[in-house]
Amino acid sequence: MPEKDESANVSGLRERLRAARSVFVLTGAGVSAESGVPTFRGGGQTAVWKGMPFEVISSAEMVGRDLALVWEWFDYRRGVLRTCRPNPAHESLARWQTRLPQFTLATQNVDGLHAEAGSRGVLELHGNAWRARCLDCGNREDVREKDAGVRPPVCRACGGLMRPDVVLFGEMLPEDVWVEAAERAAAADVCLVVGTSAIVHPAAGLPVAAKRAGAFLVEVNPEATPLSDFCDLTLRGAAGEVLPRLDF
Ligand code: BJW
Ligand code: ZN
Repeated sequence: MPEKDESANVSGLRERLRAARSVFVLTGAGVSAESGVPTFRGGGQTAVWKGMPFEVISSAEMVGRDLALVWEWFDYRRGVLRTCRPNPAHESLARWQTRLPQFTLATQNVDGLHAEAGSRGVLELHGNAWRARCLDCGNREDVREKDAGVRPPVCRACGGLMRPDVVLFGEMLPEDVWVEAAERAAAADVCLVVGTSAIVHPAAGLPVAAKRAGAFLVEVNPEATPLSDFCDLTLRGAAGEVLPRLDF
């Protein structure tokens, strides 16, 4: 009787969340899918732009080789993001934060939709597509103010060239953000991993570390991932439908 099992699991998880001291959530592109943000992978597909797989453009190598093309790719992406609003999954996570003594939301997404839904202190592991960073002095600026400007944009502080403030393949994650995420994951009683294919490292290691340190690990995803068999509970479904059912 899968339906009965499923509802027992959901109410059991609600109880766990209500009683938890510390909850850690890792999200990926799937949490924004119902907002209209395309995922990178999933359904057997890989995102392609201008005939190039996204791994080729979203790479450290491409910043060195063709920064203008990297900007074109992110200008295109922000054009899509401009039409997207938070969905019920983002909204549930923002509500949970107000109900728990310790709640950490780490996201691999660069879309800013968690903050737009009201989440505070979001750990953006892969940066934010709405920010630019100077290649010379590290100064950060809001890209919205530079949308109509030259490409690559020029830094207000030093005149250097700027790049999107995101973490591309082959680049290190921001150290302070990473350290905080790793500490919070290791301290969690419950860890939810939502809408990620769980193949990109080091982010994919966070739920593993959480479970090894004693957390109850839950996956929310319509598809199986390499993490599924390791989880204590897998809820197969869309984040925008599953998370509101877990509201506690
Ligand atoms: C739904 C849904 C719905 C659909 N509801 N769900 C160890 C082993 C092997 C390789 C490595 C390793 N350690 C490091 C590496 C290399 C590399 C890596 O991990 N490669 C693997 C892919 C093989 N990692 C790195 O390079 C990282 N840096 C690093 O390790 O630094 C150290 C170093 C430095 C120098 C040299 C060597 C090492 C950096 C990784 C940065 C990733 N950046 C990207 C692009 C960001 C910019 C941009 O936006 O373009 O981040 S890649 C891309 O993947 C993006 C995402 O954040 C990330 C994860 O994807 P995510 O979120 O999981 O999305 P999808 O699309 O993959 O999955 C969507 C899921 O949603 C699916 O499961 C669907 O089923 C589901 N879904 N609808 C819920 N409605
Ligand atoms: Zn600068």
